[in-house]
Amino acid sequence: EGVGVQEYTGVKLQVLLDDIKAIPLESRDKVKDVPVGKYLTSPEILAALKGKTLYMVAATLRPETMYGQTNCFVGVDLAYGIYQVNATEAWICTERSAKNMSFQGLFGTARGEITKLGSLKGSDLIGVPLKAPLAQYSKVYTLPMEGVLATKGTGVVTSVPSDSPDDYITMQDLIKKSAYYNVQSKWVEPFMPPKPIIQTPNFGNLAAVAAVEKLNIKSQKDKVQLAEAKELVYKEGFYSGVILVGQFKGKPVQEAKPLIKEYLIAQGLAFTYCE
Ligand code: A2H
Repeated sequence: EGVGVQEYTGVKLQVLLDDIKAIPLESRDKVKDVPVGKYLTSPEILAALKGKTLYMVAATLRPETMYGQTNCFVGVDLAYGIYQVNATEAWICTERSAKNMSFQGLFGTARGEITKLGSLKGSDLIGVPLKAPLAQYSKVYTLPMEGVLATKGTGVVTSVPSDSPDDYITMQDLIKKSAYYNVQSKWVEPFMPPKPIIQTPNFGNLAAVAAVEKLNIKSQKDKVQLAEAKELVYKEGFYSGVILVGQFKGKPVQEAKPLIKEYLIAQGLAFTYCE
């Protein structure tokens, strides 16, 4: 890219802090021996968050796919912060994106200023339950992804395995190597399979799954084929796809895309973010 501006939709996934707190530290699932949500439910962070709803904010190019969210991805070694947005909200994202958001007037601070309430690593977020807007699952979990770039978007990627080959293959890798990745089975398939959300003429209603199978992609390491799958699925979905669920069911993707984005923004669950 290099030139030009990329317009993303920032999507707010609510951190279910009360759900985490309800389980005593000693009986929580563990990630590398650390209880899930330990950092977020520490007394200092809970005090800093008092009266605020905490969200993880993901940057997506495909807001029309939010009906198919099954989980959220972070980079385990990436640095994230908790940033105060206003009196009632705090967001988790990279510092770089928080500064950009502040410059874009998304925070209640002077432009370019940020108020950081905490610092954490992606590994502190693994297993954390979220409420993802429009998702058909009432709760989705935060999982590790190797390719998450600190230099793009918010460093948080919401996962739609039905329509994103990257998301689908990452989920397959996590299932195969769950011990290595410290992933609990209840966070992934078969409990959270991809959901059909867009019908396409050539790739059926789980276009990413069909493309991964057609191109015989075996893991996240098959970069060339994954790039091709991404292109194929994107074109098929955008130009010939029809939405299968929700309030814009039956509409072509091209028509539904801006409507779904506006709907999320009107609900206070999304915003426009550029970089
Ligand atoms: B997309 P572009 Cl259904 N590192 O959202 C790696 N990938 C990132 C990222 C980061 N820091 N931030 C965002 N992304 C992902 C949905 C989707 C996406 C679908 C299909 C394709 C697709 C659900 N995941 O992206 O380099 C996000 O995933 C295909 C490229 O700016 C975001 O949109 O073009 C997209 O990559 C932005 O990538």
